[in-house]
Amino acid sequence: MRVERICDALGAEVTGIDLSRPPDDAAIEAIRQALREHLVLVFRGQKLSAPEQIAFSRRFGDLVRRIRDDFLHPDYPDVLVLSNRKEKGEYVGATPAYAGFTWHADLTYAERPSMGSMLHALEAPAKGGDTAFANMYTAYETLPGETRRKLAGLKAIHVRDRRKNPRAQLTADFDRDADEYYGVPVPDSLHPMVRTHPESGRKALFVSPRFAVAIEGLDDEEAQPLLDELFAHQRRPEFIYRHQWRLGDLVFWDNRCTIHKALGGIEPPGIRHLHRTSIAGDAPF
Ligand SMILES: O=C(O)CCC(=O)C(=O)O
Repeated sequence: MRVERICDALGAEVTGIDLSRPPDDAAIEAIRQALREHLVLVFRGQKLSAPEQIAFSRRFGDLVRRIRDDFLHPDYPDVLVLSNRKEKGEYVGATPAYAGFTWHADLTYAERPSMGSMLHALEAPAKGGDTAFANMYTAYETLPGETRRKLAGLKAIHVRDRRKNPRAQLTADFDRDADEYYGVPVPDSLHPMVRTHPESGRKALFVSPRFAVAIEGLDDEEAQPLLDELFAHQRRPEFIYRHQWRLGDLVFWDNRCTIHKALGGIEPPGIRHLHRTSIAGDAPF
């Protein structure tokens, strides 16, 4: 297995391993270590069935499912299908309107957000549909000292419901009943705005415009400009790796120290069909 950095900001390409053949413990440990170092790993040329992707993902922890079962694989509900293919007038998977068009780390509305996620490309368009990943260690480390001091001890409120978040509103291509989709009672979560990565011990900025809507103990007059400052800072180009999907890519990222976003713009008739698995994580501290 070879691991080579692909971008100054974060990310490495991993070659020389076939993930459909269950990796041994030493290979899993090497992958863990590479993820710790590079935050996003791009395995090229893979061909995993849904159960094979589930089995590989489980080597890193239990899997978590989304609150709603829309877009889950019909036979393997641990897999979320992302797709722009339509059958009988309906998308067969989630489009970015449901998963990804606002910067986020996965499932941070939960008390224990996902530790990491995997996306595997079963079909990739010739042009468009890239995913951007940003490094939240560097985002934190490059904040002005005064902002870092202000953030110490503060917690942000994370909510799932887009209708409660003016920065992540429903778009025209959100084609389901929003009251039904977001009406599921899910308690909001409070998370430190700066979290310590449990493995590396490093501090990372832990907010995103998709989920963080307010700050505990601050009124909006103070909280919203601070959130705006952080959201503008965390997506600076020097923190970003832009992944262009190729058939067979499997991308594994660490949700504890990165955020990501679907960039859209798939050029017709391109089809992008991906399988996602999400690995359970710990309560941030
Ligand atoms: O579709 C993409 O590019 C990103 C998907 C996404 O945001 C997710 O799976 O959480």
